[in-house]
Amino acid sequence: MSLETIKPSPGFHNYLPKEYQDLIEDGPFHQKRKVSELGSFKEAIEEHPMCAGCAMTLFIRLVYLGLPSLEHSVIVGTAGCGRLAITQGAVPFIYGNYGDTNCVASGLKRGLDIRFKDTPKDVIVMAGDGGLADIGFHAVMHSWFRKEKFTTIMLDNEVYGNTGGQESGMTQKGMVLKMAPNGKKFEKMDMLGLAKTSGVAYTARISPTNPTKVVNTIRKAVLIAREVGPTYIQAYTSCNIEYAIPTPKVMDDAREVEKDRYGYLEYFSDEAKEYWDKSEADRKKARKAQVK
Ligand SMILES: Cc1ncc(C[n+]2csc(CCOP(=O)(O)OP(=O)(O)O)c2C)c(N)n1
Ligand code: SF4
Repeated sequence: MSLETIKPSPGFHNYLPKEYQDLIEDGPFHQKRKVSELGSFKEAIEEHPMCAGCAMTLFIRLVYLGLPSLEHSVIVGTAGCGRLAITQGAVPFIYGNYGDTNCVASGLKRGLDIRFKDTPKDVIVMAGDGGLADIGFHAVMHSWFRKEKFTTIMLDNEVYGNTGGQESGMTQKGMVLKMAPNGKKFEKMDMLGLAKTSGVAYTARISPTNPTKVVNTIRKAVLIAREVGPTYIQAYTSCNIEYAIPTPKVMDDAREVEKDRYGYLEYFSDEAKEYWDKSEADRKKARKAQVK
């Protein structure tokens, strides 16, 4: 979506809901916004029907802030808690059937590249661990094997949250859940390892404890996908309902899990590293030139 697309003709302006007017006048489309500015401008996503205190909603909010080109992005999602929020955002959303997200994103990205040769269009898949590691596993893997140029973001709450607590491939071994009463018998899947061996250009593991880091990581992943190849972000986004985390303790849990087994990890392929180092150096040079 571009600002030009959402701008109403002047005659209609005053009759639009205030929310819409704010998005046009004080939204994130005009300029890059920082984490420190959150709460002082109209965000691409604000209202959603997810549970109070859900860490996934905080992470999703930060994803919108990190997208390098909000007006030229399309998000692909599917069934699961996250889409309840993502569908409310001011960025086009496509609902892939559960399991199909990375097939939909592959076709979409290729089509956009043909249609808009001179404007980079970013496609981002954002879905749960069940949607990506279990039912969508084959589609995710093949999009990586084919080196499709889009970002896959896993909202890893280590459970099927939206359907009431079944174990997923990303649930930890031994975990007892409402609908896994005997405890999970298998290890958590190593999706980061699989991404690396499948030739993914950039992967990151992250928790929502440091908002600026989340924003920068999203931006990096999307820019590398645009130029080099597939990127994958795996984010710990706890489910306070299925894991019975008291709402005020959600961030304490995120910090503890981060320290224990979900610390920040980054991997670049050689090509991605070369591209990223060069583009960082170019940006530095451009900033210096601006100051002079
Ligand atoms: C093909 C198909 N199978 C099953 C479902 C039912 N379903 C909807 S949401 C969901 C679980 C979502 O879990 P996850 O992807 O981990 O996301 P979360 O809700 O935990 O964020 C399931 C199994 C479906 N919609 N489509
Ligand atoms: S069920 Fe869990 S993941 Fe879903 S919105 Fe509620 S707290 Fe978040």
